[in-house]
Amino acid sequence: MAATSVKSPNRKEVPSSARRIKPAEIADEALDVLASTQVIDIHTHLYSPAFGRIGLWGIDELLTYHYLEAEFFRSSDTTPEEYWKLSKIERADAIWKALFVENSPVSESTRGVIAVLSAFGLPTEASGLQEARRFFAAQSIETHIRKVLQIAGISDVVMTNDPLDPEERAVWMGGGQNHPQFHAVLRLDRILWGWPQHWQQLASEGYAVDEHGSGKSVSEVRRFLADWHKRMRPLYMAVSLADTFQFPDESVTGQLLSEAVLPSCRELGLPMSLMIGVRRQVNPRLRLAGDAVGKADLRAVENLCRSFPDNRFLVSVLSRENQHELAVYARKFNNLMPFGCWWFLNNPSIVEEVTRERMELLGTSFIPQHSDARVLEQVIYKWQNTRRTLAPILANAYQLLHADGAEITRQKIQRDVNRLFRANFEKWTGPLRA
Ligand code: FIX
Ligand code: ZN
Repeated sequence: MAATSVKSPNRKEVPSSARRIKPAEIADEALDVLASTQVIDIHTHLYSPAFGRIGLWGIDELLTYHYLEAEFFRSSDTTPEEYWKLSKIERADAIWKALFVENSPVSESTRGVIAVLSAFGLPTEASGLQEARRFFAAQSIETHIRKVLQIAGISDVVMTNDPLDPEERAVWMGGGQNHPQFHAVLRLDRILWGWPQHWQQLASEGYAVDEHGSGKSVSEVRRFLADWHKRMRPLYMAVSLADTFQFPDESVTGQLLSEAVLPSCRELGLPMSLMIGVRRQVNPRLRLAGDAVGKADLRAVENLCRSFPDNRFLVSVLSRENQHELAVYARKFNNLMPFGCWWFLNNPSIVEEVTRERMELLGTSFIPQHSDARVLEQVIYKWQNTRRTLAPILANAYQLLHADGAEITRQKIQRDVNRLFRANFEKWTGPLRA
């Protein structure tokens, strides 16, 4: 049982967490604090049980994750057209054979599946998936979610909720969800850049909008946002934007963002999340796996943060080349919160580079990571990798601090890790835990 207090030289009781730790102890303390601190996963594509089959979990979903589909087409002669004709089980079997049996699963995403199987004591060298399928089929989703979040060290999962997705809309119109560990986000892609394809859906729901976003469109979009805020109680509003995004500009996107969405965020007290840098469908044959990355012009972020000082922006950018610039902008605007090593950046080599430069420029005033998980059990490996990659980065920061003359205690490490993975987010959304 660890001592809870130690005698200081002047005999005063000092809680052990306030005890000065030696440089040689720093790495273990950092690792232990990260391992024992539950995180808020601020951006995922997971769903609570109320959403039924929209929520993905189990071995066949893990293997047909679009990250793995992209890797599959590099290690198999199967064409995308042939692949899409297969059933989900046939696709999973094909991916398992090509990426796990015929080749070593050394990529971030393939190794992640191994970590999940291992976490449940399932075979990682099997030629087939029968045993894994039997295991997952035997789980009840409510219990399984509790176990997965406990293994992953997550207290809260923030979802991505699209009010214009017909399947998801039906759940919200039928009463929505109230799982204490799942929180909604109002995702606005179909409004902000999908307006030409989706404005009629709003009109059909009784909002007096038109193709050009003119007339009463702005006030009606604000009414739409207020209605969905009441229904979803979202923690923030969000949009994913292409690498070509510019602001200000004459587009409907720019108009609706500045005249409808950002004023509604201010009125409702919500942050706005901007995820910038996707080059959509560079290879449509791969479907969801067909998106790529492009360097964005972050003067759009500069203009937004400066023009809307009362809005709070959560920003994640997809290009490695934009990361240093984003961290510098965060030094200029305290209404800008950089978050995560998104998508193609969520690999240890890049997470290390990005997190170190953020800490050197921003201290602990940023949010290091989110999982972007689409399949429930992915959070197990995504957060195991985040903790594994961040521990030495934190340890190095404290060792440098100690070498330069500061005292290091577990209490300070715990305060900093809480800020990185909880308080920075809750400062903008309000406390998530009662
Ligand atoms: O826009 C987004 O939320 C992206 O994260 C997704 O579109 C993307 O497919 C993804 O899941 C990346 O991790
Ligand atoms: Zn995402």
